[in-house]
Amino acid sequence: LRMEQDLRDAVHSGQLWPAYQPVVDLRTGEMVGVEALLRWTHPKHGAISPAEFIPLAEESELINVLGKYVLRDTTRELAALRTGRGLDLSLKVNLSVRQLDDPHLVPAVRDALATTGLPPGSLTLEVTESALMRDTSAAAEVLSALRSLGVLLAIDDFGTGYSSLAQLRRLTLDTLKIDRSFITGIAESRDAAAIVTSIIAMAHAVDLTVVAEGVETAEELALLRELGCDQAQGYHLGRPLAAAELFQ
Ligand code: G
Ligand code: G
Ligand code: MN
Ligand code: NA
Repeated sequence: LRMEQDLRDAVHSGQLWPAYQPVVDLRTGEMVGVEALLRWTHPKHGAISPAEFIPLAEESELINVLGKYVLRDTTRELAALRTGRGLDLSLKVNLSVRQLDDPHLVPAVRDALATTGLPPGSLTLEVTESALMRDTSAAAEVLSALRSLGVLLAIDDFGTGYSSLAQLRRLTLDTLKIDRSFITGIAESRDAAAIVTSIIAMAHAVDLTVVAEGVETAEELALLRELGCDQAQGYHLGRPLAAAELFQ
């Protein structure tokens, strides 16, 4: 309870800030985007992991407040990098399943784009596979409204849920992110590599851009390039950092 009140206060007192993890194109080796990963620096307890406070926020409407803050702040930061430094980066923002039920989500995304001037096509919203696969009629409507704004959609943590190819096609997504549990070990295990190979083939068959998450070694990176994976992120390529650190 204490922590929930602290989190409510944190939104309004600048203790929450987005870290950015680079997303790299495997053909060119260039950074083509960044994923925003929220951080909380608590005045007393120091850094608190989003693995702890995001689930807490998801228990209430707080996730919607927090989610809108992330959208506003990150689009502003990325727009400033575009105009200030000529950096044409794609911004990835995570959405919680609960945000898909928030009637203010679509207007908030539209406002963030309009206010900052960030091109809609340079924003990708990431939704986890499990969130996308629950009863989809209401969610599908929101996703389609988001697409109408021109933003892109990604299925996050792919492989941890139970989606079928048919569902993947129906959702009209742009990007599939392979969960990092499937990337760990691909350089050592033929079975692990075979699974990733088939995910990439399946995703490409329905015209999705494939991103590998959690790339931690040069060997994994080389193999993913060989397998035709489009993009990658992970500690080997870059840890999540504050914008000022990442772009200095
Ligand atoms: O950065 P880290 O790997 O510790 O993040 C842990 C989890 O928190 C991940 O599942 C990530 O998707 C989630 N997360 C981080 N930032 C956000 C955010 O802004 N919104 C939502 N909904 N989830 C986030
Ligand atoms: O659920 P989502 O994919 O949005 O979460 C991304 C999470 O993965 C973040 O918490 C981020 O800090 C973490 N992460 C990013 N790269 C790596 C990596 O190479 N290894 C591990 N173990 N975690 C990573
Ligand atoms: Mn993500
Ligand atoms: Na993920």
